Amino acid sequence: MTDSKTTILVPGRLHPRALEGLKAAFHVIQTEPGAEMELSAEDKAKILGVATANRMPAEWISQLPALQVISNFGVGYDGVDAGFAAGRSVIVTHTPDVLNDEVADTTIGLLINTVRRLPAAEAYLRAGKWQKEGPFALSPLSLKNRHVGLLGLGRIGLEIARRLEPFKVKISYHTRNRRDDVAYTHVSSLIALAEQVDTLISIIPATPETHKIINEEVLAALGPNGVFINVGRGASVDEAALVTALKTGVIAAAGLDVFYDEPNLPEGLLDLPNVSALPHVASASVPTRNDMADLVVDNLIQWFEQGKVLTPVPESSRG
Ligand code: A2R
Repeated sequence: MTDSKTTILVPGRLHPRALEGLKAAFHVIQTEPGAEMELSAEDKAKILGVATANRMPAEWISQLPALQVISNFGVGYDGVDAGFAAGRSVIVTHTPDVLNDEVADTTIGLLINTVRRLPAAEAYLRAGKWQKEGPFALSPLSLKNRHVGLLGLGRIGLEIARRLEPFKVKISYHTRNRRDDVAYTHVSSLIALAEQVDTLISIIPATPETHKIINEEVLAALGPNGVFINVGRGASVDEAALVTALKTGVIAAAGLDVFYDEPNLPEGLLDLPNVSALPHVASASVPTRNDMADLVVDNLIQWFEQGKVLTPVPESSRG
């Protein structure tokens, strides 16, 4: 049985079901957002595990001398310093796979919303304009005959690609390593991918290497019929370049679920008619978030009961 005295820190907010599961198995200390590490030295010394929604910088990790494991809510763990944690033999876990289908479904919805302007059409109807002004304007774009390039073809990217197949679009991708288990065309650089396709979907993690890689040059290569969809991380995009490209017709449209400085959006973005934007909801259904919450808890229980975790991040895979 899990030692009921094992103390887990929840720094800030966490999904209620994860919190409930943790409280059933552990002694939980939850701190307030903005005061995440405001706890006594005595409490800090007792903390063996952390459950977080993607925030555990090195400065926080280094304040917890007995810390063994950090369980992250979300597949992306860019807010957790996993390299620093590994250096202190602290294992980091995340929630891969359980959200693949939800994120892929949302991506297809966002893509169609973007090319067919469905949210704007619905807003038009709801505002009573159909009766007053007649039919909504034809969408300048269509998904028909598009060539989609996936930046990232991992767990989620592959599910997006599979869902795109029945839409009869052409599919290519760029990753650092070619996959030998798919028939999609691998393109060896992002810029070459952007040149070849007219629709670019980003589903890569935020890392130093991917920081602002979708830049002015890539958007220019995507071209005036180009559609950019981002369901990975906002940090991959130079948002100033994106807004300029959307304003000046360098690309045709963008569909965005993630942003560089959430919840803040770049100035003027929402005024653009060729943008479809969502508040980072790709995995945000009750069933999928419940599955993620359970995995956050199960990783900690497994660690403290069996000395193993279920889903370590690559930096911790020795765990
Ligand atoms: O490069 P590879 O062969 O490791 O392929 C991975 C690709 N990727 C990159 N592609 C190009 N340039 C890079 N610098 C680069 N870094 C990574 O991203 C792989 O195809 C994909 C990541 O796949 P997974 O690790 O399976 O992640 P998953 O579960 O698909 O989630 C992707 C991201 C999360 O990290 C969150 O930020 C967001 O979606 O929810």
